[in-house]
Amino acid sequence: MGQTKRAKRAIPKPIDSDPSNLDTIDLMTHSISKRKTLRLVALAFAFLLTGATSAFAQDVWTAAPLDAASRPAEVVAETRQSAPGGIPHGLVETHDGGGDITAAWYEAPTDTYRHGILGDAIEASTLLVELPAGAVLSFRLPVTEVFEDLYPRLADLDADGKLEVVTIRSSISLGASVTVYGLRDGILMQLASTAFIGRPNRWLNIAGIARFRGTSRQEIAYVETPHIGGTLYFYEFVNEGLERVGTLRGFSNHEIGSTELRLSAVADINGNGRMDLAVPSANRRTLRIVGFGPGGLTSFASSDLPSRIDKAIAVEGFGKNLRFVVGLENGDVYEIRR
Ligand SMILES: [Ca+2]
Ligand SMILES: [Ca+2]
Repeated sequence: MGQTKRAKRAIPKPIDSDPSNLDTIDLMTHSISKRKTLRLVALAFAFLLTGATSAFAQDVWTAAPLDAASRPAEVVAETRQSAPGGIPHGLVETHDGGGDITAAWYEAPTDTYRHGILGDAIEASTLLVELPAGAVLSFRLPVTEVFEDLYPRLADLDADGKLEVVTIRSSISLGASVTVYGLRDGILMQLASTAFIGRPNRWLNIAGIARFRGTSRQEIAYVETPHIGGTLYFYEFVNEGLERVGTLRGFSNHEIGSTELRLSAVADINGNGRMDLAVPSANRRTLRIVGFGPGGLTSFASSDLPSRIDKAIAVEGFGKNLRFVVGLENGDVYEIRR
């Protein structure tokens, strides 16, 4: 393993010892050994933080230009309806695969949080959900918080037949969080949340909700601080809480000021029964493909591009023919495949 090799190289050579002063040597050895251990721990920690991408060989996928005119301007056509209720660029998320919620959207615009990374400084105060019989329930945030988001996401995270509503909720003093809502005894309520990032004007964007670990549960993947060197996190909804199950550094799935949140795509690329995630690198000039394998979460393939990805990412084809289509800032459209 690269980790062991790298750590071994970093161990300092033993210092010269003077056999006439064993007590001193023992003390020194002990102290150096402690320092060695600390250094090894620091190296191992740094290694984990960098996502191990420099130490593991990645498959390099090929990128070839396509005819951009044959694609919709946003590469992946947006089929969702505009949300009622005055949130600019807000969309209605629908779910027709069964469950206790059929649609969800945001309403009640507010300008209390002047961050404005989604195209304007108008964010939402209220989450609404529609039930199968047509009733609409709402959840209003306190005045210190907004949904810094354009649409909620509906998914049965824990495979219990009841849908969860996955949102981006920001505190005006502490920045964004991923917050999950759902119905309990007919009431729409908050079920779980990550901690707020910790500072105002720090945002995150959800990258995918899927069976990334191959269990019956679906994990939430998101990029924290996508504009300033983002970290990709995977969280599992378990026991009415969110538990972190994976972390990789060096991603971005949003261009500041854009209303496009879909700079990512989900597919089982290597056929191991676990969904994988394609997300741009921190400078959005590389498409990185990450997923869970026997060794945990890794970034296992990538492809460099001549300009930054700034549009929705499409996934097309199946098996060995599976490919991603990305739109770039310079107007080009590229196909990325093995
Ligand atoms: Ca559920
Ligand atoms: Ca896979």
